[in-house]
Amino acid sequence: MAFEIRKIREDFPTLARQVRPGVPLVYLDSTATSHKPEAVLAAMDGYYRHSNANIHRGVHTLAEEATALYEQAREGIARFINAPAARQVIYTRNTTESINLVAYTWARANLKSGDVVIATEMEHHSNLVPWHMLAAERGVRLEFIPVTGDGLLDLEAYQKLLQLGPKLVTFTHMSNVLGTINPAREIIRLAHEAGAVTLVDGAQSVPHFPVDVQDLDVDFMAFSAHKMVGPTGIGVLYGKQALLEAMPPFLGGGDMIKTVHLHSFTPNTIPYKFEAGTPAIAEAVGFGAACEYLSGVGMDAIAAYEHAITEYALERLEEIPGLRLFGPSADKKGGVAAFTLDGIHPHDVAQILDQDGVAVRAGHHCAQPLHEKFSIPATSRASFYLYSTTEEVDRLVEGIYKVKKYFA
Ligand code: C6P
Repeated sequence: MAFEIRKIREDFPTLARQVRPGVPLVYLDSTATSHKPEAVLAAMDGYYRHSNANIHRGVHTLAEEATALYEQAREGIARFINAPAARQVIYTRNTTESINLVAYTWARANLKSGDVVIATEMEHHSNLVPWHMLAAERGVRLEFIPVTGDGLLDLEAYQKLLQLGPKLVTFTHMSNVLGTINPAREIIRLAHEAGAVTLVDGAQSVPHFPVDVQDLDVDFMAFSAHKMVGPTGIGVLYGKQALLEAMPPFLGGGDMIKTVHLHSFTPNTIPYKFEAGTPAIAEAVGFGAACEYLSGVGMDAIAAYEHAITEYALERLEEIPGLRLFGPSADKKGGVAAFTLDGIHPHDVAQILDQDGVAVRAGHHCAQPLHEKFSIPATSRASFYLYSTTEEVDRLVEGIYKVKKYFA
């Protein structure tokens, strides 16, 4: 392994806690949100203790320091995804807001009744509902790339859908339920050939493996800091410069303007055009530190480590009688294992696992249409990150046997 797991775990204070006396935490819910290393906590604490001020407004020392920290973080995030320029990195609250930003600005400026938007059946609600709302308001037509029984996108069906001449193709880079890593470069290439703009939901990809927006040639990419060892309350919309410049602003207010008169305003340049009001400054600083931390460990090393853990987890889970796993084999997916247990409700599974300190999520994971596709109301889901261990997978498996015994 390219890094020492014990050392990595020492960086994350929460991982050392006990859920109850004598019951250590086994955190297998990083797909929902990740834990934060000391480096991120220290960066945010340092900002508040040392340089707290509003940005882009004052000329005093603290204001200049705060502005520099906020903009340095943007540059770090741009490097992390290989964006051509930091101004193409727009701070938002999270992936959800980034997608809504595209839906409210680019889409409402460019789409009209009858225009086709292609998404997939494995989308998170945050990449479905904004398009439902647009469909209701504008009569935009939604089409979906089907998901196959083994949890992959049906790319032949996609090619057929492209004949409809879509204006937008949007899809999740990695499913938060199936773990499927979609062939983003190929999907984007085909979309561009058909004349469509592309929006990738990178909420589960950017945290887990190297993502290069230039190599993908993606037009828009959305992701959240909290899933990549950074704080809650901040995310990013990356966009190609020409698209961002042509888009109308999103929210109106301070900082997003160049000039304001009683009856008019002129919008600021990018990225500020999309960043109205006092932003999440400490969170931006924390986001920058998170990217630095992940780069320091190495995204290739993280991806390889998670792959090994996932392979091990799938192997061990497959041994359990009555357990049904969802999604493709380990070579086509990231560190997510969603499953059902015959005759036992996923919420009961999660609740009993919690008694042993094992934290998994149960429900439809904000991907209800995907669960409907598989004719199930819910799954239990274990997910892994750079700090997960094979011992934790063993604790999960032991816990599942206990659940089965309890309901036998
Ligand atoms: N999925 C999960 O437990 P926000 O909440 O905006 O940071 O991220 C939304 C989101 C968008 N796309 C995908 C693929 C996601 O997985 C998520 C968040 C969490 O699966 C919380 S529902």
